[in-house]
Amino acid sequence: MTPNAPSSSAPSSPDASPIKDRSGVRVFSGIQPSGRLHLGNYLGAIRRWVHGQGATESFICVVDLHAITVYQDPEQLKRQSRELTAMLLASGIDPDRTHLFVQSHVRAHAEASWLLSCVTPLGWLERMTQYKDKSQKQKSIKTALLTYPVLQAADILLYDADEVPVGEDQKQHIELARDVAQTFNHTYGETFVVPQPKIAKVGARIMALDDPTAKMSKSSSTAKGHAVLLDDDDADILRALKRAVTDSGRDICFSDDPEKAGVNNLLTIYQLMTGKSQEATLADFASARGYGDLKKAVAEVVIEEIRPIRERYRQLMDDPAELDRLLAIGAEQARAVAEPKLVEIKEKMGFAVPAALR
Ligand code: ATP
Ligand code: LTN
Repeated sequence: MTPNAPSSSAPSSPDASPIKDRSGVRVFSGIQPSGRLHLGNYLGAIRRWVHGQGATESFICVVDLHAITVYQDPEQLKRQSRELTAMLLASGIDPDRTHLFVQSHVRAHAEASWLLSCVTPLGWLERMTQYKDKSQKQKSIKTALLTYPVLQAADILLYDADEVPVGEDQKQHIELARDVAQTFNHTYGETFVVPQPKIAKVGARIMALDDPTAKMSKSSSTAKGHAVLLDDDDADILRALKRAVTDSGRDICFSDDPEKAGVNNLLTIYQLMTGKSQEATLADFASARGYGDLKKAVAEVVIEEIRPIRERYRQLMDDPAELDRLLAIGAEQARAVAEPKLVEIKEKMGFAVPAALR
């Protein structure tokens, strides 16, 4: 097996297949252990990471350092990082083909974030829409909420990632990572690959079921009727979709009209789950008697896809030692890339890096 190639058997030891060479496209993405995963996370990000495995070299990171930019109960954070890992594996992330690891297990992320903050103008961070939204909801705004995108740039640039598959809400952060890479390259010489955001044409912004004008979001996902959660049972999924807010009409169509946002969202979920075209999706509802039929059909396809994920998730959560073993392997593989890159950054900036760290 070449260091980057997928293998068919489970990695057996933490130092298995460290990545030294690179060939082909490299993908990096991250997800916060900030709550239970929802259908938007799955369709906008996770399922796309799963489908991309093997064709590209993939790094998927549980970004716990990002999660603490808003307060997380310490016991809960520990539990949530494991739960998220189990959910990613249950959804099809294959540790033989993806380097799956926890951000805080690779110290280079925090150190690179500091170094990159020294080339990032404050004004760029103050303009970020996520910062403006999230800071409005906090009584006391922590510095890290503002510098969050610099850590995200460090995540991506440490791996020289070519592509970053994310939902629409992350586009601005990836553009900032590109600007940081270009500024650093201009100031200190060619160092970083300038990454491309990869945003799906359909499903990049799955809307909340209780308010189809707002994005489905983990931080609101405990509100009843807001989302379908990946660990929901069949009855919960059916209930959430039956209650989904729609308009007072009867027309089942794809539309940009804000009035039709609820129906548009349900059709989009159905289209993604079935893999059908827009035309074939609409044909399935040509003889529907109303939104009740649409909601029932969407629930059926969602339940079919979520059920095996939920079952695998429960099995994986029964074996925390195995989850920790896989994460130790992932972190070792990530360090093999991130640590030499950090040395390169420091040398470019003029640090006297001790020989032992080179
Ligand atoms: P939070 O509410 O805590 O900010 P979140 O639900 O936005 O969480 P993240 O961990 O920030 O979830 O995002 C993980 C990935 O899921 C990102 O690539 C993000 O763009 C994507 N994503 C999140 N919400 C949606 C959504 N509603 N539709 C499509 N993609 C989404
Ligand atoms: N900010 C992202 C999570 C994230 C990320 C990353 C995504 C942290 N580091 C690097 C892509 C690449 C979010 O909230 N979804």
